[in-house]
Amino acid sequence: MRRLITRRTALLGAAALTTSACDSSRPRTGFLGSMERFNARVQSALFDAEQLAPELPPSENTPPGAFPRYFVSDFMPLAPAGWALQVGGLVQRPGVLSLDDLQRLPRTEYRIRHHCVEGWSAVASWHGVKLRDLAEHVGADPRAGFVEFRSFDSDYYSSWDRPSAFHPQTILAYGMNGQPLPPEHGAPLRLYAAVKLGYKMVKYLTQVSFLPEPTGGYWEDRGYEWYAGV
Ligand SMILES: Nc1nc2c(c(=O)[nH]1)N[C@H]1C(S)=C(S)[C@@H](COP(=O)(O)O)O[C@H]1N2
Ligand SMILES: [Mo]
Repeated sequence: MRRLITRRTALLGAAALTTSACDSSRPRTGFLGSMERFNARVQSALFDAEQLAPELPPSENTPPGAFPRYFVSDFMPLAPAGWALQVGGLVQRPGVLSLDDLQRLPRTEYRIRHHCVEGWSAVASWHGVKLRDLAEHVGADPRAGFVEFRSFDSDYYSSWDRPSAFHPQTILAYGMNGQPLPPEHGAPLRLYAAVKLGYKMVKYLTQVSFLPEPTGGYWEDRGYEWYAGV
């Protein structure tokens, strides 16, 4: 479902970091308020779990440096030494995966358009491992109806409904435009998808948890929509 989004009136300078990631005048409805639950149910019912977003040609790429930058942090988050991804919750084989471990799983690559709630969008090619392949690797339980993603960037986090998380274009990306993921786009690992707005795509991942209940999210806890389908 496409949301009504207003065009940003001014683009930030490429080098500018802002502390406000997604300004909006939306009222704070609170995570899973009654309208929110209704909205999530309607959007879930309309969601097509296997429908692919159109892939774009390289000519559509957003030039490097032309991405507006949105960070919760006012400094560039850098991966701690010895970084590895913790995977847990309702899974048969919880554990810690290094970047090498993740890169040994099947690799997926695609180029699609990203939509920020602020109204800008950007195109790049992304590669990484499908979240559904990771789920299979760790033996995620069918009762895990939700997946939570946590980050080392100022407690940034988000939680997703299972159909969106298991969509074939939802990946844990370790690369962009054929290169390793750069720090500004979430190195060493970030969530990327065709089915959610930008703030759901957690960068600088540290932890993926398969859960029986939804949790909130950094922006979701501040009144942004929880489902946030594109
Ligand atoms: N950890 C973390 N993830 C984050 C954010 C953030 O501030 N911290 N910003 C979100 C927002 S609002 C958007 S639009 C996208 C921007 O991704 P990009 O920098 O690759 O364009 O990252 C999302 N993921
Ligand atoms: Mo955003």
